[in-house]
Amino acid sequence: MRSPRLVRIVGVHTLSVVALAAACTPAEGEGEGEGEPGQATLSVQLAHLVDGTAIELDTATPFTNAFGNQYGVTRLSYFLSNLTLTMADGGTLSAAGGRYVHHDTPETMTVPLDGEVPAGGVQSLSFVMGLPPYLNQSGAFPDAPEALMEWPEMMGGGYHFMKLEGKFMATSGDPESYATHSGGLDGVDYSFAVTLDGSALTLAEGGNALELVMNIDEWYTNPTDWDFNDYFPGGIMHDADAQAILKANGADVFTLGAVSPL
Ligand SMILES: [Cu+2]
Repeated sequence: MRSPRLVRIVGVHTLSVVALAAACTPAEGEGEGEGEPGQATLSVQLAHLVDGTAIELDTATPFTNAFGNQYGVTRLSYFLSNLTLTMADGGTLSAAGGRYVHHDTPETMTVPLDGEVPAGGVQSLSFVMGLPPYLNQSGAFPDAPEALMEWPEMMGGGYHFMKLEGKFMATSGDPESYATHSGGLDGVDYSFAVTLDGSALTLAEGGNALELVMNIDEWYTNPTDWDFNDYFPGGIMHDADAQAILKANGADVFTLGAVSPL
């Protein structure tokens, strides 16, 4: 009857080796201090433009969309998910999960990416506009301001991907309100992935800021020129066609700006 005892001894021995190995392995991230020579870090800085001009939130209607509507912006807030910068050598910096951006809250306009990479050439920046289904779960963001983006349960729950609001000059000649609210609707996902070519960009040693521009005018054109009068006053949250148009028009809404020292 020696076999059971042998097995037990081997088992104990194996356990102790595993415990020893665990004790000798540094915790992840230890010894990787920031600012090592030759290493680069990155924050993504959002900019919100209409036809190349930085917006100011206002009830005036200084802009003209592709269809010809005069409009302005009073609110802009949205989610970007899984921001990832890929370097030419394959290294990555990323901010996992959904990040809330609000034009009126400057600290939300800068998203620091985790990690550091050797300074050098960039390949691309990628992210999801909105929240992909696995992140778009009711209750996932219990606190304000993110919680204020909740999407009605009767329309499928989750969160608005974007609230872009303002005034436009209606065909009646009077200013009316518009609310370009996007989100998943009745189980259909209208978030979309964006990958922007960054091959002209370089990250320098130390902290870097990369400008990511939302060109608001592009929400309303290419491929579909959007007439505000077709949708507002009123709402588009229940309108699957409008959500599909925003998703398609959104493909070229974002562009990369320059990299600057942070
Ligand atoms: Cu809404």
